[in-house]
Amino acid sequence: MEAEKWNRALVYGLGISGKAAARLLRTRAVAVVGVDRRAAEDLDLGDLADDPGVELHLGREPDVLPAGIDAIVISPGVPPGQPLLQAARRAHLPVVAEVELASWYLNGPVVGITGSNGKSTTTALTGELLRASGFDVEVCGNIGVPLSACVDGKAGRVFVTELSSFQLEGIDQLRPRAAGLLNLAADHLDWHAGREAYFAAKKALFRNQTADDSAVLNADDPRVAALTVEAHRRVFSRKAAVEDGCYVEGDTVVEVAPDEAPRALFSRDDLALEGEHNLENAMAAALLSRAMGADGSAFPAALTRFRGLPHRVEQVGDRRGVKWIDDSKATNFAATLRSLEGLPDNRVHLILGGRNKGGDPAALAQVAGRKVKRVYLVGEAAEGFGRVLSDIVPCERAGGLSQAVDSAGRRAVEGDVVLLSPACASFDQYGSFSERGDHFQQLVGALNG
Ligand code: UMA
Ligand code: ADP
Repeated sequence: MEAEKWNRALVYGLGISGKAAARLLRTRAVAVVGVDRRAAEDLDLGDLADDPGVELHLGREPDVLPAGIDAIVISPGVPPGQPLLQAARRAHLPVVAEVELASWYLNGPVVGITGSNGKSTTTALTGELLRASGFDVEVCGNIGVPLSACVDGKAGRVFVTELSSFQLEGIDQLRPRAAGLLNLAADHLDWHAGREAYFAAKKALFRNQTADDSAVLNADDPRVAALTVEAHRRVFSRKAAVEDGCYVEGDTVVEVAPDEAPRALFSRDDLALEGEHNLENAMAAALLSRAMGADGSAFPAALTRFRGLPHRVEQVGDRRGVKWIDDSKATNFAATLRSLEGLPDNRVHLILGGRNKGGDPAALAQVAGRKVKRVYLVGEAAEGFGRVLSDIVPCERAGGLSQAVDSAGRRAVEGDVVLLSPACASFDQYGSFSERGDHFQQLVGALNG
C-alpha cells in the first residue's frame, strides 16, 4: 500500500473528510500538514489542533508546497486546478482523494454508488436492505460520513459508499465489489471541464473492477446503458424486460438471470417512498444487495420500513389544504424535474434558485408550464432564471427563503403545493443543502394557521 511509504502527507481541506483523513494518517504514524483557507476558529479541529504530529497552515493556502511531503490527500470540495495541486503534480507527488486513501485500509468490501441524482437515497436503501439481510454495514461517503472515519472497526463490514464525481476524480485503486450508476444528467458543470469530464469521473467507479465484481446500471438511461464494463453487468429497467437484472412486471419487480428461473423481489406497494425515481433507486439497491449475497427475502419489509431521508421531497406541512414540501437536496434541474412530475398540474408554487452549477433553466420550461402556478426566485441565480422563465410562468424575485415562504403562504389556496426544489447549490446563502432545508422547515413551522 502506497501510504506505508509516506512519512508526511499534506491534507488539503479540513472539513469533515479532511479531518477524518488526517486522523487516519496519524493513527498510522504519518505526520500531517493540514491546509485550509478557513481560519482555525471556523474549523473545529479538536484533537488535531494539539497534536505535535500535525502542522497547520490555516487562513490561506500556502503559495508553495511545504517541504518534505510525500503526497497530498484532497478533500472532495477542493477544485483540481488549485495551484498547490498543480505544483504537486509537477513534482510528481501522488495526489489522492480522501476516499482512495481510506479504501487502502478497509477490512471489508465496498459497494459504490454514484449517479447525478438518487445517490443518497439508494445508498441509504442499500444499507437497509443489506442490514435486514443480516450484513454488518457502514453507510458512508458523500452521504455525510467520510469513508476514512469508518476504517477502524470489526472486520467483514460492508462499506456502502456514496461517491460523488468530486471524489471519483481522485481515485486510483478503489475497487467496489458491487458498483451502481443510477443516471447521468447535467450537474457540476461549474466544476468539471465540461459534461464529458463529469461523465468520465462518474464512469471511473467501474475502472478497477474485474469479472469477479458486479456493475449495476440503469437500462433506461441511454448514456448509462451504453457503458461497457469488465464486471458482471446487471441492469434495471422500469420500462422493458431485461436479460440479467430486474424489471417491472405489473406491480412486481422481477429478477432474471440467464439460465435461472425469474423470481419476485418486491412489489411496488412494498415501497414506502413515492415516485418512479424511487422505484429506480429501490431496484438499484436490490441488485446491489443481491450482488453482495443477500437472498432478497428481507427486501419487502425493509422497503416498507424505509421512510426516506430528510430534505428529499419531504412533506413538512399541510395547512388549510396546502402541502409544503422540502426538496432542498434537489440541486440540479434533473432532480427538480423529477419532483415536479409527481405533483398535480398547475398547482405548484415553486421556490427556485441559489448558486447555479452551470445548468440551463430552459430545461424546466416545458414541465414548469404545465405544473407551476408561480415561481419564487431566490439567491444568486434569481436574475438569470427569471430571464428564461418569466415568459412561461409568473416569476417573483423573492431574494431569500423567508420572503418566498411568506409570499407563497399568502397566495397558495386549498389543493396547491408549495415546493422548495431549488435546482441549485445552497452555498450562496447557506452552509449546506440541509441548513437550507432546515431554515425552510422552520419558516413553514412558524406560519400562522
Ligand atoms: N477548502 C480549501 N480550499 C479550497 C476548497 C475548500 O481550503 O479551494 C476547504 C474549505 O475551507 C473547507 C474544506 O476545504 O474547510 C471543505 O472540504 P469539502 O468541501 O470537501 O467538505 P467536507 O466537509 O469534507 O465534505 C465533503 C463533501 N463536500 C463536498 O463534496 C463539497 C460532502 O458532500 C460529504 O458529505 C463529506 O465530504 C463526507 O464524504 C456534500 C456535498 O455537497 C454533502 N457534496 C456534493 C453533492 O452532493 O452534490 C458533491
Ligand atoms: P443525490 O444524493 O444524488 O443528490 P438524493 O437521493 O439525495 O440524491 O435525492 C436528491 C433529489 O434528487 C431528490 O429529492 C429527488 O428530487 C431527486 N431524485 C432522487 N432519486 C432520483 C432518481 N433516481 N432520478 C432522478 N432524480 C432523483
